[in-house]
Amino acid sequence: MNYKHIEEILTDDIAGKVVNIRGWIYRKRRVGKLIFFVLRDSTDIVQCVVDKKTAGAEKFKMLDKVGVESSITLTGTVQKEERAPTGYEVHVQNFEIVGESYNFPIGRDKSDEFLLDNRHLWMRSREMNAILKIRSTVFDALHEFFVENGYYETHGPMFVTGAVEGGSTLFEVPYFGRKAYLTQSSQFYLETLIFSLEKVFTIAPSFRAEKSRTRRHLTEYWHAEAEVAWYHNEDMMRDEERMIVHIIQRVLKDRKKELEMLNRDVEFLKNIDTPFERMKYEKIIEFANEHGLELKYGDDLGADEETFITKHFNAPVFVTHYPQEIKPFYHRPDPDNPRVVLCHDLLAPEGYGEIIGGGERIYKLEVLLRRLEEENLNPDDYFWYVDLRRYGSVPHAGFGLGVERFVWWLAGLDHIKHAIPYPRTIRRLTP
Ligand code: NSS
Repeated sequence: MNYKHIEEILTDDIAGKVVNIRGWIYRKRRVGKLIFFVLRDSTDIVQCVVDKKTAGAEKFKMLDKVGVESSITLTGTVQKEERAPTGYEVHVQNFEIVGESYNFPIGRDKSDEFLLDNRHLWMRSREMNAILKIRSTVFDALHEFFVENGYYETHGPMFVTGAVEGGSTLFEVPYFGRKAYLTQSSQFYLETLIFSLEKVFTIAPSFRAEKSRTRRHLTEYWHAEAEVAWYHNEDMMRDEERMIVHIIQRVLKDRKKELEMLNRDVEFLKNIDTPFERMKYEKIIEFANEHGLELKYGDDLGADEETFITKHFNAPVFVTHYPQEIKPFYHRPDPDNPRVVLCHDLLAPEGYGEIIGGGERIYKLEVLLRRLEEENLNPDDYFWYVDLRRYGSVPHAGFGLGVERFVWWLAGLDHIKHAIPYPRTIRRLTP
């Protein structure tokens, strides 16, 4: 049997024709000798109508009895019907219930917690369906961008022995009598790989034992990271802004319907273009103070500060030249002002905040050894990272994009946990 997807039958060309479709019953009601139900599949929804005479009394009764989310295959004629939710209606000639469903636990007005407890079922909602499609297109567009721009895909290990982004958010795991950690970032491994491939990227999970409960922190998230030999901070930012615009354009092209379903302001996204504004950290502190947020030089920008600041932005902004003390040891100090490092964070507008962290790495051996010492880190723990500066070191830069952070902003979601199928946070480990 040749089945069509619902999306394909919602056209005037198909109206009047007989089709086979299949999916799940999304809504259902009986009106005398007619049963109206809305069928959903991965692509869309369509209203279907079954009359008792055509179906036969027994099958009609069976259909009347089963609940929403029963799976069904059917054959019917498509008709234009303006009153139906997607403008067409299928007059069912024959159907088979494949998997019955009774008392599906998710109804209207369930709390966020309830929906998270039942996320394995909530995944079927129209809302999750739209988010999952946007997310899928983001991964696709990321790959597309990297490959088109000469990056090789590669992978680092997830079990590691040291911190990249500071020790406080490391997850420790027992490892055959030794101590291992789940990686916070694949950056250091990517740095080793540029000595072979020059331009590399990876899209992999990263883990952070984040104790903070914010709208933007997960303990496990997908991290799109890149590293490039011979690049300086500015070169890296130029690729990043092109990458962000490329993904936005792809999502606008392929996922406009989904963005609209989520009530995302599509016009706002359309206007985002390169180049993004660059602002030094120092200026951001001034900007915050001018807008009534008291910050002093040296303060880190946390979730609340970024929310406040980026509510005043209408496009992403790169913040560069952070003070060395508030950034990890590997950032290259600015030769013109060694108090600051050649790094950048990309802040998404509308109150969303940081979606990318990146910058230029220290490439001189003596500078790296000094910085490790200043941070009380043991060079032996980083012997292979240090080695890179011993054998033909080159200037290089890289970045990490938090994919859920990006999807969170792009889709205009209220919490990052909606941007991943199964969120992991300080409190949530199931389903
Ligand atoms: O800590 S970062 O700012 N930077 C790094 O990990 C670098 N080692 C990346 C690199 O240069 N290769 O994290 C990068 C991004 C950050 O901008 C966020 O978008 C995201 O990773 N991120 C997170 N997303 C979700 N949840 C949590 N907890 C989280 N932490 C960082």
